[in-house]
Amino acid sequence: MATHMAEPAAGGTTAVADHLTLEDRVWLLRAMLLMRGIEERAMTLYRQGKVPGSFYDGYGQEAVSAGAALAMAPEDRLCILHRDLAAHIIRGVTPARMFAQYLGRAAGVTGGRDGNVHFGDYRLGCVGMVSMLPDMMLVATGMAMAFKIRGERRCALTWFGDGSTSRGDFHEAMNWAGVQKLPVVFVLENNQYAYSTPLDKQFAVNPVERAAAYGFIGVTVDGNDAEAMFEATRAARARALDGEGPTLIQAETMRMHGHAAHDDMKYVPKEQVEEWRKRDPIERQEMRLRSVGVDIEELRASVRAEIDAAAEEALASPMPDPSTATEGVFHEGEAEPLGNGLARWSGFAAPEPGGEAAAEAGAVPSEVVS
Ligand SMILES: Cc1ncc(C[n+]2csc(CCOP(=O)(O)OP(=O)(O)O)c2C)c(N)n1
Repeated sequence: MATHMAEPAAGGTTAVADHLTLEDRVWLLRAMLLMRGIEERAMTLYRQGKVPGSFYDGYGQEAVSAGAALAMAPEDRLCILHRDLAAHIIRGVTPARMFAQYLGRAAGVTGGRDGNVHFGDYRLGCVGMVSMLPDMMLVATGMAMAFKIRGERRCALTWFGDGSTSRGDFHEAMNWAGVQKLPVVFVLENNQYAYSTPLDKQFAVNPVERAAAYGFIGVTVDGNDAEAMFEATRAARARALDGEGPTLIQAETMRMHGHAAHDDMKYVPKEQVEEWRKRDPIERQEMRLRSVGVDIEELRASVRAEIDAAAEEALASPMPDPSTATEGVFHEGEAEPLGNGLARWSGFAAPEPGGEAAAEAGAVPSEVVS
């Protein structure tokens, strides 16, 4: 782990994750390219007035969600935050559904309801985020508590920002997870700013040290390195399944755009942004893969084509029926349990004893677990 905790070396080409096949490493890059491409296109659609509400993106932070999500198994449970689109892609939300979500269409994950990034597909093992930050830490902790009580070998994971660390919910979740040794992974996406608040106005200690205060391991990872993120999360999950409790992973990264589309981030020094631009997570993964013979231009072209087709499909899809606006506000009838997500890491590709991995099925499996 220590080798993954060093300061990011700009443009480093060394592979750090021993557990990934070449195919896995290409998939990591593809997921990051899809995230960036979808968000860039969605931003254009927003400026054209086609995306209702506000617009948030995770430009430059793609490795944090891609690397962590890939390390999670189909039966694990994820609470995905507003800058973590690659995690939705890895769990199995298609680009067309992502665009439909931004455009408020019936085919979107929430069918045109709630904010465009406040969602999670429960059929893929994800719980949609609520706006109150960081309440998903408590939700993930609660799910981990259920796994422990039922004796299930499963893990929950959630992302949250540096701003979240100042809230009481952060401390409550960390404390309970530590006391109970729960199988949960907390990914602190430290992107240097919470809206306009810089880190030195957010905490007086390095927040990773707080894990020790609650009795568990905290590690700091180069959040712009998808393979390092994968490896840290894989190790955290393995510890959780072995009954060793939670891990706090601090992913160091940078919010390269404003808080949302309306924010020109004039409070951020330009040099800081330029310094981080040299550590772009996509360029880093491309450099690694180019050096082992992967045709990056072909990959980029195929991602572009996929995004074009997905945007077209979503733009041609219908708006929700206004007469259904009041449906789904309160729960009615039997609760539908959460399903399993895709998990494309080759380590999960082999069928597990007693159940077929979703990655093999290529779709949401018929066996549904909560
Ligand atoms: C309890 C709470 N207070 C305020 C907000 C409004 N708000 C939304 S995002 C945000 C900044 C969050 O910063 P951080 O946690 O660092 O995540 P980032 O957006 O930088 O990824 C704020 C203040 C909120 N959603 N919830």
